Amino acid sequence: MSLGKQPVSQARYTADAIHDGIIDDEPFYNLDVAVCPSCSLFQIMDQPSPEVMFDDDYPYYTSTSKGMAEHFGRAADLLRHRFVPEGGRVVEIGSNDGCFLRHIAGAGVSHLGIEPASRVAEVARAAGVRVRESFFDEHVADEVRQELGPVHLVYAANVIAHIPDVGTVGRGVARLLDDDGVFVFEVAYLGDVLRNVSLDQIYDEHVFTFSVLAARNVFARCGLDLIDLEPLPVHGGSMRFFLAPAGKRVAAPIVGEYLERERAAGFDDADVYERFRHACEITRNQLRGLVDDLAARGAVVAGYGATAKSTTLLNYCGLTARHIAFISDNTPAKIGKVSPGVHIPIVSPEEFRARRPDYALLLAWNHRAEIEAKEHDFGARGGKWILHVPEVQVT
Ligand code: JHZ
Repeated sequence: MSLGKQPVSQARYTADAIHDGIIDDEPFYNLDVAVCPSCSLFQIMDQPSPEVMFDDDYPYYTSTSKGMAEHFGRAADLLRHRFVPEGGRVVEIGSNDGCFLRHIAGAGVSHLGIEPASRVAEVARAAGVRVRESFFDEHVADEVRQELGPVHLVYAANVIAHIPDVGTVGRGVARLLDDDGVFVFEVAYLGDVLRNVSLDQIYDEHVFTFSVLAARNVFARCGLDLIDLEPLPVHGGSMRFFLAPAGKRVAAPIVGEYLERERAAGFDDADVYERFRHACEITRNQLRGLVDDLAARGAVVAGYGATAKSTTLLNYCGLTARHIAFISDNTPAKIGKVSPGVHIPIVSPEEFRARRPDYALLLAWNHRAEIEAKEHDFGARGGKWILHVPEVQVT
């Protein structure tokens, strides 16, 4: 299926770069999606180069969400107690601003974060985290093993789906792990994406959207067994995958249950994805229809959360600054920029409150509870939220 021509998903340009509605050097690519008939991995077919996406100015800071900061604090405690022995070692791939590793460092555990984007890495260092500034592949894994020794926990949150060569990730992790070590990664789960029609989870950074079936198949080729799973509520429905060197640990019953459930639901069959394509078109027509209607009635519609995923939604639905007056975001690096492709100005939450829009399209719908609590006054004075997941609705 195709979600059309799309720009790089993170906001990078200011309004003065726009000339005749166009930003000259704004990179675009075709967002086409396919499922591999051999391993069932759901993936995008083309992607801007990782060096363009994850450069020094990469503007996503995990800690901007209080809920996510708490989530990673809990994850660090839980995984450390379960898998890291006395004197053990922890490596995180894509350590961002150190949201997870600062808790590992705080417990005095030997650790290393691997992160290519230098500004976010700097924030992690300031919190006491050791960071190697690079992408992760099997060569880096060999160097890290030489430096640290075999690792007991390799952790990766919302990053394994970002690395186009998943084979080099799997082989690298297999070489890095201690015999008793475990690889834990969490990502948006394909089952939730299909069920909720969260088409916006598909964008340049998400090369893959993992099912259990695909994760089992892909990592088995790298010498890693899928041994456990934990469904997570974060990011609109995620899955925590646990893998271990082949033959070292017995898989928990939940692995077989999910494999069975996904086969029964037809995750290895084209029909499921045909239905998803159709559901995406319905979302587009309904959301576009609703916003057109509100605009025709003179209502001011804002967006909330200049998320990477909103880039897919806004460009796929053709929602531009003519429909959405501005987008509120609490990330200093995004305020004053325009959203990619559709060039809607990004403003601070203070400006959002001062301008009193009538409606707000919740682009960060995965942080709904946190945002609705924070913006209680918006609802209290009659403002309405627009949601598109799991279906288009005004609340
Ligand atoms: P959020 C990013 O995706 C990119 P995005 C990446 N590819 C990925 O996989 C996920 O993260 C994990 C703002 N906000 O988390 C902050 C407020 O303004 O949905 C962020 O810009 N007020 C690595 O960008 C955005 O919304 C708030 O109260 O789709 C949230 O982005 C909160 C909570 C957030 O991820």
